[in-house]
Amino acid sequence: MTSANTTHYRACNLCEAMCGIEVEVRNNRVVSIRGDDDDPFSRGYICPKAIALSDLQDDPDRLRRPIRRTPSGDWTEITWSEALDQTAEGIRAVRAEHGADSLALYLGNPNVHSLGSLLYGPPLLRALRTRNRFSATSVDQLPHHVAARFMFGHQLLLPIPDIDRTELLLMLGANPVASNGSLMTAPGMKRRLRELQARGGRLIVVDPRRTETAELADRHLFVRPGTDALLLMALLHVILEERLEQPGRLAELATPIDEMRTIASDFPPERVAMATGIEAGEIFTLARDFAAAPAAVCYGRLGVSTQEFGGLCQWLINVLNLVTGNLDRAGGALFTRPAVDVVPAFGHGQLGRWRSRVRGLPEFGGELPAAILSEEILTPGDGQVRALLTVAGNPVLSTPNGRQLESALPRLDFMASVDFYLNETTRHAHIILPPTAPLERDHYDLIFHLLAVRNTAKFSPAALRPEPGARHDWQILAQLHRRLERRSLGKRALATLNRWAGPRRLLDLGLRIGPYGSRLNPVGAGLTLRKLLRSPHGIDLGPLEPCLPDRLRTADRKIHLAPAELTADVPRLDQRLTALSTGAATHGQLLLIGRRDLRSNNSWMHNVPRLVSGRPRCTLLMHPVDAGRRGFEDGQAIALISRAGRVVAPLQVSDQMMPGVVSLPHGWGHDRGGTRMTTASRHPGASLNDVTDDLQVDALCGTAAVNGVPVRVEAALLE
Ligand SMILES: Nc1nc2c(c(=O)[nH]1)N[C@H]1C(S)=C(S)[C@@H](COP(=O)(O)OP(=O)(O)OC[C@H]3O[C@@H](n4cnc5c(=O)[nH]c(N)nc54)[C@H](O)[C@@H]3O)O[C@H]1N2
Ligand SMILES: Nc1nc2c(c(=O)[nH]1)N[C@H]1C(S)=C(S)[C@@H](COP(=O)(O)OP(=O)(O)OC[C@H]3O[C@@H](n4cnc5c(=O)[nH]c(N)nc54)[C@H](O)[C@@H]3O)O[C@H]1N2
Ligand code: SF4
Ligand SMILES: [Mo]
Repeated sequence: MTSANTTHYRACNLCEAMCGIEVEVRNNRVVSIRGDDDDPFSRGYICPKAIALSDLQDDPDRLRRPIRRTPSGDWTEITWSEALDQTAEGIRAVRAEHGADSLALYLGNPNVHSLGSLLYGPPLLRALRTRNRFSATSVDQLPHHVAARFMFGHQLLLPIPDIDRTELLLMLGANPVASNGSLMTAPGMKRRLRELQARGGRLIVVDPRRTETAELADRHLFVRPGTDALLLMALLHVILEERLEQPGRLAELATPIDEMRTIASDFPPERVAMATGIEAGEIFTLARDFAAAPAAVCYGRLGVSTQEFGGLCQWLINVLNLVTGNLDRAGGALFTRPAVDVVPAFGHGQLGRWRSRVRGLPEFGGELPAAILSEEILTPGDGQVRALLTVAGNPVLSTPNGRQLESALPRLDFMASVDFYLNETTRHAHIILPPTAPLERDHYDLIFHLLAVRNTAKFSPAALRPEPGARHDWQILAQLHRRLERRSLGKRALATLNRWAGPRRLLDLGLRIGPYGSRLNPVGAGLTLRKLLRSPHGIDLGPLEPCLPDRLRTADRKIHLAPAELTADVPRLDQRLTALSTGAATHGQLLLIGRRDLRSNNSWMHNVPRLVSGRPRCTLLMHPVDAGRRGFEDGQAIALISRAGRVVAPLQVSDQMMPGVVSLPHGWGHDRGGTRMTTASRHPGASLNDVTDDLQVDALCGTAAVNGVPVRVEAALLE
């Protein structure tokens, strides 16, 4: 029997941009996916990955039912109750023998894009009470949380750049034209940047590569990887030395600026110029322009987070915005007021309540840095990790020294993965529990509405019916939780709650008690889930507005401009500067950085043929001078060698690169065998994280320093 087409409006959940899409469905299959012109936030913009949502849906390699690895290494399908029972049993057995910390958890990026995982993951994590919790946060935005925690009192109080109203956008280590923006949800980035320029504003990009975003910019400055904190210090030096600061009303809201003046006084532009690769005159001009702009905002993302001084960078960016009066003001950086305010639901974020067993790195917010996962598995002794549960993560490709992690995983007594691909990580699991695909489930962006450049709300009901018996992520997590809590009194209550609640009810509750909510008044004027269902294109709740001091969570209700936890790391920066200035740094070595491409999505969308077609994209970018000096030619196979490992990739000679810096995209390396990703394994590329170094972290918060890795290069044969 055939039926008519139905049209479903929803938000794409693949990256942070929350683009509105229009999905045409017939007989429970996707006919087409287009940008939704009526979505007030994205206004029709989509990228090529939105259409790939239907390829993901139809991908024959996508797992639909649980599988278990057999002793011979094959995989066999098992029922859901077998899978859940055996996973719970595997975890319970290891915990019973070796204690709660012997189980490690790794949560990957897609959890943050899943309503169900966000609601049902945390209770399971808490119940498992292991200190060995890991997530993609520590290869990503951890420094933002640490800076926010100590300056504003809560890890989730992240100031968002007001890209639509600013006059000067100073952007460090981000490439939103390719990534579509991060911690700055704003679909249609190119259009927004062009609008900024059309209203007379300027975009200045600081990046060791002339990126797609830098191409649009009014000014691009090459910076030596890992030295942005020095540049930021020097900008502050100029502003504070020349008394250009204009904090306005923020002066009363923050601790005194003088302490910052003292700290920055050690970093005059002349002192940092050689180390950063940016001339002193350039730094003076940039500082004065930034201070003089009617509304300016400094924004720094992945390239200044996942590097040696990520924590200092994110702190100094906030300080720069604050002393120039651009924090909490239109056109600067503001806090959001999302319809479901998740801030109170999360802890403030503590640092260093415990330290990792082997290397002594600090936890933050209950998590240890992902860079130490493999050593915790490989190092014998009390507290050794012997079991692992991964949920929506691919740490073999996404955390530093992936080869070492890969060698560690087979040593585990037990491993299970909640994931719909048999990939480089999940192939080491004993059991894989595959959830439904994105179009088969309800969606609401609990996190990305919190990070958006306008206050918006949008609910997306499932567009497709899952196959009978399929489980959503939240059901897998809740059912696992129930099995693991078998003996506890709370078990029955929990089961009832899960049955009664479900993500929709919890979301409705969150909307009702949120800042625009109708509370419990059934006929009130405020927001409810029902109202969102009646607005399928989403609701615009207006521009970001000043909200300080109300939103602050510090005990004294002040912004802490120079918190001791952060200033304690300044001497390390000073030492680094001294080392760089005396030339004690690398000889003949190049510094390796990563990059993103519009058609990739971290490590997991390369099984979609239309996203990997055309020229190979996993190339090593190198400046012509560096290539010429070594006698390398375009297209030649080059081996990249670091302390951690070696990979081979084809060379692409390009003056996009700063001399002395090379770039390889992240998320490739699908040639490992034992996976079930037919298309990806035909376009394998090389994994950047086979050469990044697990020992290279930001000492302040443990974030992996995957940018700025010293490497040697030599001619090779393509392997
Ligand atoms: N060198 C270097 N390393 C990096 C980066 C870099 O720039 N350079 N970037 C870092 C960043 S920013 C991030 S966020 C991390 C990402 O690191 P990870 O989160 O570890 O890796 P992903 O590639 O996002 O893999 C996501 C996994 O989730 C599965 N998946 C997708 N959707 C769902 C779902 O709805 N439910 C479930 N259960 N599974 C799902 C996919 O099949 C895949 O296995 O990588 C980091 N690593
Ligand atoms: N198409 C696509 N979109 C994505 C993703 C994807 O994989 N593909 N991933 C999503 C995820 S999980 C995230 S977190 C976001 C990330 O979004 P972005 O933060 O925009 O990340 P990147 O595009 O990796 O940009 C990082 C930039 O930092 C530069 N860089 C490297 N080292 C340094 C340094 O030391 N200093 C400076 N100043 N710059 C440096 C790099 O050259 C690069 O241009 O993108 C999201 N969107
Ligand atoms: S930019 Fe692309 S992947 Fe990101 S939300 Fe929009 S359509 Fe989806
Ligand atoms: Mo990320």
